[in-house]
Amino acid sequence: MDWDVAKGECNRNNAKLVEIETESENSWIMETFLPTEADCPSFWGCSVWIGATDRDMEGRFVWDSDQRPVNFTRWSPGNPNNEGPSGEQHCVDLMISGEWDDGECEALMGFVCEMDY
Ligand SMILES: [Ca+2]
Ligand SMILES: [Ca+2]
Repeated sequence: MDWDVAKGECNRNNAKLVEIETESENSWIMETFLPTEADCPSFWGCSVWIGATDRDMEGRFVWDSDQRPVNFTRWSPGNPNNEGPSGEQHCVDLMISGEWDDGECEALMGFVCEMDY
């Protein structure tokens, strides 16, 4: 689903799109929730939305739940590039490589929610 619908699904369950703040958390999310490349129809086909966006100010990525700056990042080479087949890219997805890409918020992907205890 698109980023906003994914966010709504998380919120509806008293959760938020996952916010990744360390390398170990990034690895854990990747290993726990993402399939291996062999299990994906394509490299791009299995990415998941996470809670970062630069919608409000281009190039300034924040965690959506409280707008705090994204400090830890794991961008894939060349990203964020704000360029996609049909426009700008303002929502962040985690790829099966464990690296991040800015994607078009309208793109349909899986997603990972997180819940505070
Ligand atoms: Ca952008
Ligand atoms: Ca991108």
